[in-house]
Amino acid sequence: MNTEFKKRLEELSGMTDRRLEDCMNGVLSGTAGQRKVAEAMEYSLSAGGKRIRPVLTLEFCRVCGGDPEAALPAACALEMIHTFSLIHDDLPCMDDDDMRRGKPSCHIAFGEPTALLAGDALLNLAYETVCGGSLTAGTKLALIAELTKATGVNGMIGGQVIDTAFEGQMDESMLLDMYSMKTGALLKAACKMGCIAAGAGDEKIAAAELYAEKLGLAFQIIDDILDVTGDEKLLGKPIGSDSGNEKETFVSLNGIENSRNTAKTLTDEALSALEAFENTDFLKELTLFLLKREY
Ligand code: GRG
Repeated sequence: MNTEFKKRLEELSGMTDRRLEDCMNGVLSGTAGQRKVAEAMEYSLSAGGKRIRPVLTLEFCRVCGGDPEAALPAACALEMIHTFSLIHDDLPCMDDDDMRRGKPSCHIAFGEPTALLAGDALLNLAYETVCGGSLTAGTKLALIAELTKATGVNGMIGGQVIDTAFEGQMDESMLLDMYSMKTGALLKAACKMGCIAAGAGDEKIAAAELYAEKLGLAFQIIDDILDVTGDEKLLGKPIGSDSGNEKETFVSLNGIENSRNTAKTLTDEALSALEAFENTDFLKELTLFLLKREY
């Protein structure tokens, strides 16, 4: 990994971690009963995710001429919602996975009722967080609208509904639509929210959207490949959970080699979309890092 890139990645994820900790300090001070849910929230938030969504928000804010600090509440809100989705995704009524981010899943560590509530509370805290900070009320409203759209029935939740309702019945086109919603919507929101926080115009926001559409599909296809070829220790979760559930994935429909080629083509298209911005060395490296990632 290029040293400059690694340094910047650590800087941006460190900024996010510190602000997430501050947000959690406000929640951890409740009574014993409340603390159990707060501890479950913190357990999952601090379990070692890659922080890709907040990093995208902070960096898109910077390439649009904004101060990443101003986008930090939005970046943290995205990570809270992402963590919320992972907690719920692991529940027995969803994918029923026992390990996440290298640790027992939230419901294994805290029990199902607390995990369910920890997810709900993270969604709530996400909205409280995005309402804070120094941006104008109008900008915050635009950020909230973006976050809501990405999370809802036409975004991540809708993607999960299709994933569970049509398991075993999807062709490639339906699968890619589902990926765009389930995985792509939040990544798209991350890029667009960075632009919005910087006060960017429609042209830049559209370019960020195009970048994220391509990145989101490549990201999920790589996720599918890692579910077959990955190292469980690096991934922090068991491999084969999708193929074990007999779910269609891009790999089960197209094979590993074709999947790698498609992820590469999508990555190249994402890189082209970055031409609309200046000073994109870090974003380009990040895009390539996500293609080559092993976790
Ligand atoms: C809770 C809002 C909400 C919705 C519930 C369960 C569910 C509906 C949606 C599931 C969404 C989901 C889990 C999508 C998978 C996206 C994905 C590839 C996750 C892995 O992201 P990484 O690699 O994970 O960024 P880390 O751990 O590094 O953060």
